[in-house]
Amino acid sequence: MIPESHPRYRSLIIRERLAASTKTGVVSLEGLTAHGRGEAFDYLLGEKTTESALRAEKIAAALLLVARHPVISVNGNTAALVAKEIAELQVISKARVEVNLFHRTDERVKVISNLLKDQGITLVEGDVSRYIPLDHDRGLCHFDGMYSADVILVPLEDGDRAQALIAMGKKVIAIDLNPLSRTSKVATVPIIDEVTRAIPNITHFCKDLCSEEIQELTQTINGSEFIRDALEYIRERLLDVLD
Ligand code: PTJ
Repeated sequence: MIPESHPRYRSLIIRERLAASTKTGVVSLEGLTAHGRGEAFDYLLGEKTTESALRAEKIAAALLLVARHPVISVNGNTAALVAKEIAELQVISKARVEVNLFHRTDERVKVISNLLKDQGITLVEGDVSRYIPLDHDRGLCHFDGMYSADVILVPLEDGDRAQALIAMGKKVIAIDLNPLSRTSKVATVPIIDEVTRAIPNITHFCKDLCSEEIQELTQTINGSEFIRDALEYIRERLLDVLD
């Protein structure tokens, strides 16, 4: 039992939820180590959404709203942490939601799909093919899901697929706490923020943006500015740490 008064309460609750989700097969054991890497970067970022990440989340919302065929890709960690929040984002953005796993088994696809459907999410289901040219199973996707998408939101992605999606001409919105990852570097919009903070922020902007703002936000997007901002933010925090 983690007391609410614990200074690291939120972080410990998230860990607890992920650990419990390995028992149901939603999260892979590798997913726990991936989360640990994310936590380390979140620590460096002060465990809060920076101004720059908030702007990236605003642009992400605008991109989803102007998209012809927006898709949200969901893996095990994302399903365990933000299934309910993805359901809310689907309603407001009209995005399709597709399960896409690195450690893919039919059983995991089934339990994750059921978890998402229980939260009211409508999933793209049916046959998958290796439409994304990758040797691993992240290459498997649905024709009327990711293959046909123009904008794809990919929380906790691996760099290979983000790069392949960009090469296929898609706009990629990544959520990844690591500003140095290949995913962050190649994404159209790298959101360098924790997924449980990022998704509700995107939903909030989807509700709030007016058409002039959407137009302005999607005209020219410079992804590398968000990486530079995050690294600069971390650098300043590290310089201040002993003061
Ligand atoms: O469920 P599966 O089989 O699809 O597997 C999911 C994982 C996450 C294990 C898989 O996609 C993977 O191995 O991912 P990577 O290559 O480790 O990349 C995950 C990235 O997400 C890392 O750069 C982490 O820093 C980042 N990350 C981890 N937890 C969070 C996060 N970013 C935002 N919020 C988090 N909670």
